[in-house]
Amino acid sequence: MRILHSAPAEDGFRMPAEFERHEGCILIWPHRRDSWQNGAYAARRAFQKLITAISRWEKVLVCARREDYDSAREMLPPCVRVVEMSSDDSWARDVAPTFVTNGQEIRGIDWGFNAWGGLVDGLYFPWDRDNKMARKLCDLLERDTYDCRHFILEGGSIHTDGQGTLLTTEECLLSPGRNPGMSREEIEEMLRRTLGVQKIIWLKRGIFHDETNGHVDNICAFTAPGEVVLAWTNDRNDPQYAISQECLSILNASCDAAGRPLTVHKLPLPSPITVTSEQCEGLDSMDGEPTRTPGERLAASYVNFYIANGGVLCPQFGDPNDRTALSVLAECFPGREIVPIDSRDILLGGGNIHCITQQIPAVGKEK
Ligand code: KQY
Repeated sequence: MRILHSAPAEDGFRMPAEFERHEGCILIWPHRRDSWQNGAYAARRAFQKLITAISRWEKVLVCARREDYDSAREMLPPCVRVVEMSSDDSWARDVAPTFVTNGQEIRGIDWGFNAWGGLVDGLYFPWDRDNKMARKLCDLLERDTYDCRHFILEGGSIHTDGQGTLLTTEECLLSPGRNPGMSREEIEEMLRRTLGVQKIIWLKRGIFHDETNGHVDNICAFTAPGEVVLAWTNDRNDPQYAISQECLSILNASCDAAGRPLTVHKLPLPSPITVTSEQCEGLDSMDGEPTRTPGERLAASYVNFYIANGGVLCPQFGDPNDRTALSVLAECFPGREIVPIDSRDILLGGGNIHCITQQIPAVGKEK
């Protein structure tokens, strides 16, 4: 594996859309007892169902810490590859490489990772194992790696259509815990040079109370060129209402890199989901402080789905809108099976299905 210091776009590489064909998918076996209740056992059951479903369509690689290898190997189907790798938590979207391609070759980008805000408002310390995962994964997968560790970025904070357009949020990319020395224009330039995009659409804020500083992957995602889904509520008393309205105005006023106006599909949110006392009792504290409090609102959203080669894995919360979300996604993804996954035990950790997965794009002819 070579470590490259050039710019991917200048080398002819671009980040494909998630709806393009994949070679595989990366996840990290959950283990943090202060993120996941009951020693992460509940989360492991949810990851198991998700991974088994994804493995119907693409290769799955799961990284497990030394002490968790046996658990992952025993709980996952034989077709899933389990490798030992140390990590601080389990958010592959944010700590695995962002892959780019020139049509013949795949390379990885190794961004800096500081647990969503470092010492300003990061969510745990230390994060050094997570920060090393992208490079280790490129080594394991025999992919050359772009060294972008000087720039803090998580995969969940960007979405691309693969045709030159990128979606992100100001709340996250301009937050003081990411790249405070860089202006918005300098950040845009970095995204252009690394991801091969020409047009950046800035939403202002992400989902209400999202502890990632408003990752875009929880509020808005491309489903096809020129088409997005947007997390939506009609409840004017919900603080999310104004946020979704603001996103809609921006999206309606935007064109993509090809000059197309965007079609926005509203994806209703579940009713607010809050942490229960029982869930809190199942969580370890962090530095003597609780990580969750009863009644705290979680950033639940159906937009946090994963697009696999033949299917779309959609979060479910035991809410009446679960079925509506499945039917909206069925319309957006004709030809893919929409697979419901109960993700309440993933949500407790602070993210959802998209946050725990990272696709590896495919190149060349379909096998
Ligand atoms: O949503 C994500 N991409 C990560 C959430 C991390 C939460 C840590 N408790």
